[in-house]
Amino acid sequence: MPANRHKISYEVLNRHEALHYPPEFEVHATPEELQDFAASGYLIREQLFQGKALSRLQEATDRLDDAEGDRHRKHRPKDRSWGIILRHLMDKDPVFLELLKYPPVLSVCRAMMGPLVRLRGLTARISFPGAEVQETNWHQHMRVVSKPLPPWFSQPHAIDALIYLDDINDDTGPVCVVPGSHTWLDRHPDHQIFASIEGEKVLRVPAGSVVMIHGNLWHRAMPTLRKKRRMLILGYTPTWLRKSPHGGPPPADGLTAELLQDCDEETKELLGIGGYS
Ligand SMILES: O=C(O)CCC(=O)C(=O)O
Ligand SMILES: [Fe+2]
Repeated sequence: MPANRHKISYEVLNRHEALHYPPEFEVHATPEELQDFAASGYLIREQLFQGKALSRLQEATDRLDDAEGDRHRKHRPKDRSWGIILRHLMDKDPVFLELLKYPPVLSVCRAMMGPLVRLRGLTARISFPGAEVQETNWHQHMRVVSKPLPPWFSQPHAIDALIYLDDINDDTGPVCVVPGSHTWLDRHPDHQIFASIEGEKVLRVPAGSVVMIHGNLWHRAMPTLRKKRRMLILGYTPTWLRKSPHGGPPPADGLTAELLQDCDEETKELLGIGGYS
């Protein structure tokens, strides 16, 4: 086993027979990295995708952009936007479907949230210069925290792997996070704030890098000024949470519906069938 990995075994108590989960699995992280992730809310993996693995994702993203991007380009606001957001990627290209069980991300999700996890979604964000300013406001992905916190509130956890297909720098737009902000359950970022905020960390990483974040972490993407920028968001939650509501229902004839007709229990669980009792 490589030095930066370790094994975890979880027992799920009082479980239903049909439940699938790996009894023991190899986590692609050290125990110290997981502790840091729990405290800071983010974990950086530089150049996780390289060579052919990276170019296949870049090409699949470009194919999807060719197929669907124009529809979005026609309806852009004048002054500012997030760029182009494409959804339900696993339904649209087998290259994306390969990410469903990608161990460097999935094993960390299981180590942090328990063995029973499901896909929340796979989305692409493509931003480019020469148009309206393309950047994101400060935001977080899990928006359903009650204030005040009820005694039995279930905090929604999610991990979103931000997969960068281009170098992330001042030309394409760094990504910023506020370490520790995923634990702030009494506030949310003000709406439509694009400027720096106290405690932010500006991240610049080479193409193929992945930044895993807790879904509640405050983050933003800075403007894409000089070069096109492509990234994917691969998200997981515990099995008993629902998938992302964005983008409406998946295409009825998509690749995941086809896969579900004949697949193993793990695949079913990751795609949201079962996983609780
Ligand atoms: O483009 C990025 O670096 C982050 C994008 C983002 O936060 C989002 O689309 O939710
Ligand atoms: Fe985001």
